[in-house]
Amino acid sequence: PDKYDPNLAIDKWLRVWEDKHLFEADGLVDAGTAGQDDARPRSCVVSMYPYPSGDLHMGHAEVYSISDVIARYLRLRGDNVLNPIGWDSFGLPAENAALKRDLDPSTWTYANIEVQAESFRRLGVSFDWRTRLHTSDADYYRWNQWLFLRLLEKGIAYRKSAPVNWCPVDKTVLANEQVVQGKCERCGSTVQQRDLTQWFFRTTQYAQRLLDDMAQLEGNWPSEILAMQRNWIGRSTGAYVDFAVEGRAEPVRVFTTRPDTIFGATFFVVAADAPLAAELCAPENRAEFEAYRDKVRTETEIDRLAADRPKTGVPLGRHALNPVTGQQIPIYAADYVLATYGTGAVMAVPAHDQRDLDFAKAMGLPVVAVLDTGEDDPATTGVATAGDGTLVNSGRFDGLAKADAIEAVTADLQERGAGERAVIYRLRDWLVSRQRYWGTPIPIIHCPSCGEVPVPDDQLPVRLPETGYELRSADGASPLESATEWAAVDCPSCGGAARRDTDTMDTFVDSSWYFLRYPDPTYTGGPFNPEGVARWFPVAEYIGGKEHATGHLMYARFMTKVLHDLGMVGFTEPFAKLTNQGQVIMNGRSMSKSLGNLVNLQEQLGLYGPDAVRVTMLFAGPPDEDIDWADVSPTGAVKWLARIWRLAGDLTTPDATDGDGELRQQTHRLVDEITTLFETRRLNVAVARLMELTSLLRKACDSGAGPADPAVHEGMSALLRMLSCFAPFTADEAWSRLGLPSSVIEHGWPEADPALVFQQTVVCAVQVAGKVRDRLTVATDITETDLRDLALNSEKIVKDLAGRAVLKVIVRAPNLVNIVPAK
Ligand code: ANZ
Ligand code: ZN
Repeated sequence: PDKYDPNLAIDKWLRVWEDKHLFEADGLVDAGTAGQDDARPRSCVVSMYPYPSGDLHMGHAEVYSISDVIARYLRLRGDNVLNPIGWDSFGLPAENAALKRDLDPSTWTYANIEVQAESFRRLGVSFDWRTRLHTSDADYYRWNQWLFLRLLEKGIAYRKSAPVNWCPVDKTVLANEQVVQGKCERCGSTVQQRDLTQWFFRTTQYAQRLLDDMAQLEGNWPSEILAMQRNWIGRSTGAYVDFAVEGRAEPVRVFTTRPDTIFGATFFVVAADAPLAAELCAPENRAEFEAYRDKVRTETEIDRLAADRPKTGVPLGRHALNPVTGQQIPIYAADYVLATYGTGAVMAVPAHDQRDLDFAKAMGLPVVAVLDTGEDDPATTGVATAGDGTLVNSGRFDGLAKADAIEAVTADLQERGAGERAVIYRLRDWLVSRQRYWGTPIPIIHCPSCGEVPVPDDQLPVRLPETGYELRSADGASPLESATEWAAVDCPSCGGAARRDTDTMDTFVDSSWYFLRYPDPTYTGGPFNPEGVARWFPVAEYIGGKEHATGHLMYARFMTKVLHDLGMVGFTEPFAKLTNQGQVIMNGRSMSKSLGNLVNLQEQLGLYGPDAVRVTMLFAGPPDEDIDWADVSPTGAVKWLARIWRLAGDLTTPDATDGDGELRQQTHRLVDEITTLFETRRLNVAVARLMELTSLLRKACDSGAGPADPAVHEGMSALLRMLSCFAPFTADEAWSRLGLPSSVIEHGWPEADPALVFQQTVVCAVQVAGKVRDRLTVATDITETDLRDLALNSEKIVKDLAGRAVLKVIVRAPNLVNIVPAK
């Protein structure tokens, strides 16, 4: 019976916590006075919300254990903590699962949410459940639609025909982030390019601010994530240069980072899939061009950009005029130039750009070096020179250093109206249309006479049809195309017959602002309650995986800036601090059904209990590192928790002494260190120190101060309060074994007494006539006089002297006192 059961007390403690409302933030929703007089600092700790793909898995347990430890810590430290939860419940997997099981996506989704919610509870995650939201609820997604319309009014949402990534299996458009090495992130099939009319959000308009505002995040976000975002935004400075083209009124513009090399531009390349290429193509070259273009359209961007790929292309049968040399240079269409970057056309300088050089070699085009870098001639080596040097073969610019030449040539072009300084970004506008059912319907009506008409605000939400649609329609048409009754509406503007837009929004739209709705998830006056947002945001700490670096985290930063510009939020960055968690892997590989290395969370919980699973996740390494479950086992954690539980049972009523001084010091030093470890989120080391404290207390109980010593009780109280972050059930169970009033969570974080932490002591030997007769624990900075008095008054020394006179006392503070008595 006196055996620790890792699953015994779960229901009991869940009930206690819930009855006491321990995890509810004060003044969450009430826009009146509630929480206003709460003097505690407010902290909003948010973990990226889950996708309800089934029950919770090991990865979920990892991320929510980390965020829960942080939330519990801040709460114990005295913050008014909001630890919210919601579900990212729209998305493709629900549709695929529904097709497979012949259900509708909603049934599957909401059933999974219920299962996950109960698993979160039983994992002991301290969510404030009043925040609960689901993005697939109409009263959530109506605000996606409302925001879409505000973005449309601001010119941030717009529609255009564009080549898009197309997954032939999932039959949908994919964002660039969803294409991994040319393959669909979800199903792995090779992605194709297609032209479709799509809705976009103008993220490019915010490119510079997304870069500049990183100054606010420096030091609080992992530098790796900031670097990934900086690369993704990809700022380039240089110039636009206009090239006249024979037989065309308008010049053709290129973007170059190297205007200094313009005298070496010996040919001209247009992206084969850019409309410009088709337009420039001479009639006699058309057949060859079109065949080439059609092939290029099946290639992925990654392949096209690969440096080591043989260069291909076709001549367009036209020439451009180099504005500085006056030479006619041939125009080619090729795949290594991208239609969607810069202007989709380049001036090719083979001597100083490797891809241009490879192309020149393949096509037999001239190579003219215009920058002397001291390296061998690229025409013979086949290696383009990209270093610094001085200009040659460049007319009156000869002799200028590279940097000066960039300035001088740009100024010259600008003066002659043939170019201008330019800054461009690699970032693209955000393609938000999806040809899917399970998402937010785009709130637009297409009218044959009025064009694109926004659905009036008072007609929102545009609800998804629950019946009368086909999930998988022929050849990629949006499933909502098949909902003919739903799609047929009257034009809000002219009243004539019109059709709804049948695309839905990328679910990254949902997740770009969901956290703002947490304080008041049923708010009807707008997407979020402005008072709640002012009270709880920006998010103090956001926890989630690195895989969201250039997706979700970028979109949320973008949307926050848009909301700021709309006057809806008072800040420009949503997440003050970001903590990444690693993945849970098995034998060095990510877990998956197909690899057969899935570890089942419920099974682990059944065997070891939630506390041991949480402790194991946090003890395995720093939060941001991957955990290989093959290398760890919760049995160690179970043993540790059982030791704590037994120790609590072994303590007896505290006696009336001051308690063991040395034990008190050791305890307070550990509390101090563990507090720092929590502050710096070195949670695995914090667990190690708690284990150390456990051993210390066990020893003191068994062979030192004893089970009634107040210092042992003090140490135990500190241990359990700190432990409650990692192992909340065991902490409360042990706390009640000590006979203390529940819940341990209500007793705050232990305070380390600086006097005990910093007081350094040594053991001083006291000799009488050269023989050690006593050992005293004294402060290292004790004065000679104090030490002398202490030694002479020691009980043992007085007894040893037995009334003899003291002739001499030699004091070597703080280590030694030698007393010389009379014979
Ligand atoms: C002439 C030149 C000479 C260039 C030279 C480079 C070196 P980043 O730094 O990535 O911005 N470029 C421009 N648009 C392109 C497109 N749509 N697809 C592929 N390449 C494109 O690169 C800018 C350079 O990449 C531009 O400067 C252009 O080549 C090429 F010695 O112009 B450069
Ligand atoms: Zn109309």
